[in-house]
Amino acid sequence: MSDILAELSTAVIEGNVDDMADLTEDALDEDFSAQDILDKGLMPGMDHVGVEFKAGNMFVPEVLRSARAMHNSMDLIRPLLAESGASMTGKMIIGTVKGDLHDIGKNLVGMMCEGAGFEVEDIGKNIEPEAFVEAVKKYEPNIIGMSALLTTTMRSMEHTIKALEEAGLRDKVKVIIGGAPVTQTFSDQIGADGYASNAASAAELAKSFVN
Ligand code: B1M
Repeated sequence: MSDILAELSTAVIEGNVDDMADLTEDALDEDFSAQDILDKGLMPGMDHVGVEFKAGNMFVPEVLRSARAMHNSMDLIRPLLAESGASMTGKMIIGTVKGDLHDIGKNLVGMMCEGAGFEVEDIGKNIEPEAFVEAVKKYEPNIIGMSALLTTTMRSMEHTIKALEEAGLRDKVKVIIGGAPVTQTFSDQIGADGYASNAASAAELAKSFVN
């Protein structure tokens, strides 16, 4: 790997928020494409963060800082990626379900999925089933991610899946769910396509659906 792309990877891992813009400009000056910066600099960095987070060697604040670092670079290369028609891994919408205001885990999942190369539309928290349906119509994602932190709001996930069925959209998207009270058994019961217990696993699961 080139020095500058390796430096970008390291800066993501270290959550070096302040240097990302300069490093990204340097890589562009060295004639690396936005796609190279994403595929060979930022994504390997976030992959490493995911592995360390899952292993318990990195913690939420550090992962959030890595994600912010990645964002600072993405802000510069996103328009270039769009111009060049470069391919992202896939498109995903993510939200916390109706009645639920917890969004820290959801944000982390969104950032890790962005780190895995997804174009992520974060539609926010306290999202009604109908709003998920409208977002699917608007963004045409490959994947919907739903987060719930309360036992009382988990049912909204089921209602959202029903609303997708009623709108004739269920076959068009994969639904992945997660959040502290959510389990694989619950995911199977409500007919989701997959469950992940943490942000790194959610990104791996999302990738497995588009590869
Ligand atoms: Co709330 N809260 N809270 N709270 N809160 C909990 C969840 C609770 C367990 C605390 C407790 O009682 N011990 C409890 C829920 C009990 C239950 O239902 N089983 C609780 C309660 C009761 C409440 C209120 C009802 C309190 C009240 O007002 N009486 C209220 C409800 C408000 C509402 O939502 N309508 C409430 C409010 C709040 C705050 C607003 C104050 C704040 C949220 C701020 C925010 O998110 N912007 C808050 C917080 C911070 C918590 C705790 C302390 C921390 C949650 C958190 O952010 N964790 C929490 C107790 C705890 O967990 N220790 C608690 C860090 C985050 C990174 O983890 O979100 O689990 P988590 O995400 C993980 C995984 O779950 C997974 O990946 C993430 C990272 O690896 N994951 C996914 C999450 N979403 C995923 C989606 C996926 C895949 C994986 O695929 C799409």
